[in-house]
Amino acid sequence: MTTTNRPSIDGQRLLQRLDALADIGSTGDGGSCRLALTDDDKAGRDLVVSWMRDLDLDVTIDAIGNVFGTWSVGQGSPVMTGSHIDTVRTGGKFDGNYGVLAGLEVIASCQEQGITPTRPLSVGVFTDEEGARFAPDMLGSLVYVGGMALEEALDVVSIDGKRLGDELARIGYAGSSPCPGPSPHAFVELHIEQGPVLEAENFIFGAVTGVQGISWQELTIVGQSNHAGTTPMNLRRDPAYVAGMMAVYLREIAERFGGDQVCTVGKIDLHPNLINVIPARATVTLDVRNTDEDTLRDAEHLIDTFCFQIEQDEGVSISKRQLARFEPVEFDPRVVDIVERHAAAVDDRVRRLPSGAGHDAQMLARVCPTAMIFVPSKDGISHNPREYTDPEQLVEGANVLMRVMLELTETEF
Ligand code: HGY
Ligand code: MN
Ligand code: MN
Repeated sequence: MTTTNRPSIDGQRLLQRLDALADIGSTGDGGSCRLALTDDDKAGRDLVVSWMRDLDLDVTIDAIGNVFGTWSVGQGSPVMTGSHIDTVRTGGKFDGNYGVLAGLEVIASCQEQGITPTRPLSVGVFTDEEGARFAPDMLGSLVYVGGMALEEALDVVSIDGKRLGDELARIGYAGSSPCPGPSPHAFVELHIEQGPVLEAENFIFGAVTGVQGISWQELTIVGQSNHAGTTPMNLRRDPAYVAGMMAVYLREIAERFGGDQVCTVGKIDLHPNLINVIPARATVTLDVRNTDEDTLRDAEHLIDTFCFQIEQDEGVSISKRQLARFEPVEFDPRVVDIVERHAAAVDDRVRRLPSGAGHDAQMLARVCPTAMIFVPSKDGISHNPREYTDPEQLVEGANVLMRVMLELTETEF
């Protein structure tokens, strides 16, 4: 990587803040657990808001709990960056947090270096990006851009039976700014890749071209609870068997389709979940994704047909709840070009690629020119305490973010 006299951030402060935020909800193994709208999420939010106030930013909180720190300089609508600080239950240190803290670092460094942009700069902390507690994922940014009605979002019930609006009020982040919110001039999100591509192909940066389509379903399979020892196999109507066959079938779909097709059964709940009882009920989540919408639909149709057939064969009933459904998103090529150029100026090992993971940027892309910057994930690991990115790559990624944001303030679309 080439050193430059171009605007740069304070790398040590960024790395220290990543550690400080990771300590909140620490799982003791290098990871964090800050499920959306829990006390740990609140504590993380409070810390980030305190850093916003240290920078004299205008801090606003909207009705779905999205937090924005805006440096109100210049004219017009802001260039926005940001991400999320909620995590999955076995979260790492960087997913989401990196994009939020790098955004604050960009503003802090501009202030310290006497750089005054011609537009405001804003950093967004979007509510419930993970969707792990309250589905769908990217919920806060989806409401922000008008893709989900506020009232519908506030009534979402979590996997632990809480109403989103009640949890938001309980942690003190039911804000007054209206949703949908104002469209930024442009949006750029810095994020770890969370996959193996950049590292495997020896790239340092990703100029992200878009996000693949996502389909989340929850199946409730109802059979006949019975005694594990006395019930002949031919008389069983076993939801656990169906759940297992579903996981196998999803793997078959992914292998048959190949390419970008991914399928995951991440959560299976059995009732009564006891060793000697054939379950009465199984609840199974299906996470199915592809960069191509038609292929994603084909996968969904195959799943529907499989459900219909196994209902007949096993004598169970299957009901389906769609938890999330987002088509693939293409980012604005003008912003992708700017990302690619600034990344290449640091190191020419830059690759264009779509994102396998969902991100808030895929929602902001509905309302303004948007793109993302990736840095590599070691061993492609994420949603795992082992999540890791080389500190120098983290710092250089934030430098690229700074330069992209400053150019976006001067770019008319
Ligand atoms: O599910 C996702 O891709 C993201 O981590 N919310
Ligand atoms: Mn993320
Ligand atoms: Mn994530």
